[in-house]
Amino acid sequence: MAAKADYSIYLVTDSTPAILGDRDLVQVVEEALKGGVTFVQYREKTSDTGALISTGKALHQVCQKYSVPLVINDRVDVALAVGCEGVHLGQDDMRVDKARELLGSSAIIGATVSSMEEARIAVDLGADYLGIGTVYATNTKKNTKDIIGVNGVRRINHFLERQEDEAAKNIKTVCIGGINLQNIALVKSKLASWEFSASNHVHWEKTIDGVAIVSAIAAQEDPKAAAAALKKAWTDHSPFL
Ligand code: TZP
Ligand code: MG
Repeated sequence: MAAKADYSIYLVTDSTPAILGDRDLVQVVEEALKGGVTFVQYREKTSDTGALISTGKALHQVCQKYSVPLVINDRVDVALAVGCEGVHLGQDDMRVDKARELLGSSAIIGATVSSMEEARIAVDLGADYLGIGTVYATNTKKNTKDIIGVNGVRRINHFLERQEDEAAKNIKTVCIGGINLQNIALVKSKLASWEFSASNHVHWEKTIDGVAIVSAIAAQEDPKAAAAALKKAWTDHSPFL
């Protein structure tokens, strides 16, 4: 089983000019780490394996300085070469069980899911966490096929909670797509629902463990301040307030 990770403020990188401008990716990520990002995914849609490995190594070094896990999007081979904590796999990437064979039991393996069926399969194949989305339409990834909204994420969370096995009940979940400082508290409150039992005990339903964010951190002039503000909004928010 992969080591415990804090998924709460999960940064996904993007080096396109719209997000990064002319800034250096590693420096932007370091600023975000200073602001309190708890998890980093290196997401780069290039086939230049050498560049992926060298930037991946630089990112891993900086993440290690802040004791934050780094996973690589799509590419298990790059994760192995970098020696980082794991991978994040979409529906069209390598299967989770195959990645597990290659990376070992201590690796962190995440899977993107947009439906209950995909969530069930990813759990069965041994994913450590699920990236559920897309929540809101976003300019960062225009070709997303499934905009499921907060209610779609909620349905998947409820489905997981109702499963009989601990693997499904306990799997970590983050949601992704269009999350920012304006909507983070709303997203958390809609996904952290509860009910009172007959004996007046609060019964918490399965909640989301974090939010995965690109532009609301990495495209901001001050990624450190942006990450810190998001973290504060996430941490301070209580559905009872
Ligand atoms: N997958 C679904 S939406 C998305 C990815 C990688 C991009 C999210 O970017 P942003 O800027 O946080 O909306
Ligand atoms: Mg992918």
